[in-house]
Amino acid sequence: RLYDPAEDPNSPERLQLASDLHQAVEAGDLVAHFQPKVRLSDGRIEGMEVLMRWSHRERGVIPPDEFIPIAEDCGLIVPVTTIALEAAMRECRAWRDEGVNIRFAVNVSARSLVDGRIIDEIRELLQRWEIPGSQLQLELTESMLVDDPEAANEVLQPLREMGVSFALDDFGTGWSSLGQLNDLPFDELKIDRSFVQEMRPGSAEDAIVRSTIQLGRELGLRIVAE
Ligand code: G
Ligand code: MN
Repeated sequence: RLYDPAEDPNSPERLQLASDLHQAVEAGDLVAHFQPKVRLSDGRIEGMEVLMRWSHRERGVIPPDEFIPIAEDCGLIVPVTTIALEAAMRECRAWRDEGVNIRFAVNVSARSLVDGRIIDEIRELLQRWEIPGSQLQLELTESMLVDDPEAANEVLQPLREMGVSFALDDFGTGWSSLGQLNDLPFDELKIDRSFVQEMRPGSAEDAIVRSTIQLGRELGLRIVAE
């Protein structure tokens, strides 16, 4: 097989970003933004999702869809997850001190999960910040759970015993079998925004969203529209 630059995902630009990302992690250039999850019935804020942004010194703000895949490829996803978890804990602590006990959700990539250290890390963080596990939620994507549901469960189970809960993120874009929804300990299902954005009355997306809501309800899950 001959080398074809068109098939090489490592453009010089991407390699430069990977190298910059190492420094950004050290320098604290990754910043957490918080996106509220609003209950539609009364507008109440039920929780916050931590979304990382990279404030690049020359290129400005880089969105997560651009740098998270790089972080996953070059072994930086574990420290990135740590930054997100710490931001969640710090913010959660500040709100608790004001008497507001809402849940904070952190996106966790497959690599962070299978890494295994995340169990002790979360236990230690919850203790240090004196936050009950029930105020931490992890958002996981379908694809990672399909790859190896048993390995995933080995990590999810001890976390669940700490009170941590799990959301199935980007639902509808992966290849998960519906049976898995039952086997894994989710209590929230997040309908991917590609469906939500296009759900005009009568569209296929509208039908998909409706039936997903119904499915989720019957499984006793909370449904979130991304
Ligand atoms: O904020 P925005 O909607 O652009 O975020 C897009 C996606 O980026 C999120 O749904 C999530 O999948 C991913 N993302 C954002 N922050 C993190 C993070 O800290 N860790 C991981 N693994 N993914 C993140
Ligand atoms: Mn998410």
